[in-house]
Amino acid sequence: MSSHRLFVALRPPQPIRALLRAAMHGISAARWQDDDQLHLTLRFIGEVDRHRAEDIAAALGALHAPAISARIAGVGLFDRRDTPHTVWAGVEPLAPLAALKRKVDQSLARVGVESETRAFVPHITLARLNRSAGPVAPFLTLHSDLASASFAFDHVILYESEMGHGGSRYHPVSRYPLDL
Ligand code: 3AM
Repeated sequence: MSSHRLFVALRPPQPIRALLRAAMHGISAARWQDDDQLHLTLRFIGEVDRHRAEDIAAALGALHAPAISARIAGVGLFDRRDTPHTVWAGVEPLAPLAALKRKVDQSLARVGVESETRAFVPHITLARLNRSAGPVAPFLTLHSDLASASFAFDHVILYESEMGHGGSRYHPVSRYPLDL
């Protein structure tokens, strides 16, 4: 049976994506994200079969949560095995995003998706790095005050991730409106 690699995310509106895209330079050999890859992950699910994917989509359909007013706030870096790996833009405020994530987690728990333990750091990935990437510190310094006007996250998206040679491509599977 075919397998689907799923995650649940929020999609920033176009002006915010344009702001982020405008910041995407200054690290040599970084793999900057395309416009259609920009998202804030609420929950990574992983590989599931089609029946389970349908259960997950249905469970998310029962989600009731308010839309969120958010803003971009600075940039950061995740390391993997002590090597810079992911450059991201921060998103604030944490409390409503964490509350929405909890609701998503509760919906998924009802269809048997195990809860995850890693800390939730709301972020939008800007670039992936490998060992050939240049220094990151100048980028982090330059954009430490990166900020946007307030914008709305007004729906949650179930995405399918398809891994390819040029990095992962993300396809929206279903959209779930948040309450305005
Ligand atoms: O939203 P970002 O770009 O931070 O790194 C993957 C990406 O994160 C992450 O899920 C998002 C959509 O692919 N991801 C991939 N595998 C993961 C895993 N095993 C994972 N997150 C947690 N656990």
